[in-house]
Amino acid sequence: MPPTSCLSLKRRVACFRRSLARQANPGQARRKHAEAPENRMIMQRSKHKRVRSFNNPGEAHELTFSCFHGLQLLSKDRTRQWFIGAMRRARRDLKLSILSYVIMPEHVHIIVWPQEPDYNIADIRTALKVPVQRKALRFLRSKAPRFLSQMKDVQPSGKVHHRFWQRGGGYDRNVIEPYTLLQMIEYIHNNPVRRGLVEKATDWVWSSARFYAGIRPVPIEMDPLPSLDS
Ligand code: NI
Repeated sequence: MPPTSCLSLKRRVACFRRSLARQANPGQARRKHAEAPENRMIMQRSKHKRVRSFNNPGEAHELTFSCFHGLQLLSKDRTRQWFIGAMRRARRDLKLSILSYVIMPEHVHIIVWPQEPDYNIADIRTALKVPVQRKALRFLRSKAPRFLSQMKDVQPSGKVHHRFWQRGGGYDRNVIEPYTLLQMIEYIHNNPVRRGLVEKATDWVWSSARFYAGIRPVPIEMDPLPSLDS
């Protein structure tokens, strides 16, 4: 097999479907495939800890972060680069695989796959969000202080914060099956198409669509996908 990055996502999905169809019992093919330890990523309900027990383990998470009050704070390349930088540092410092992402004007989706047995998903969220917020607020304070009022969040205590991101953890979905993972990646890539921002997913620079299509350079390279082939 060629390396992941050379193989288009569509082909991987097709490949995966074919391998399912090849199974002796078509009715059970999907289930059997999913049950095979080498073909699945383990999922546990615990958000904090998991135990590695298979050759190809993992609990990937799809995280979604929205900008405060739906503001289009990610519509400038400058801000998008800050998020790319946060992904890079989170990947290195927290030993994450990053499998897919899209930066939309007012939200991001990212699929992370922690490579350490013990991890805290809250730390991952923090590592991705806080540096962007810090840079954005610093930038706005010096360059566009009037804009800051839109990001003002008054807490019940009366304390005033400026927020880049919507408060709270955001959406977090665990990925169980490789097939589901591929579908989620495609879905992520199609965000800008569904929105009408571009015609094809690969026309959007700020997602992993171009990486998987073999287009270079890209803002950030993705890590290898878990093994999908039987
Ligand atoms: Ni979306």
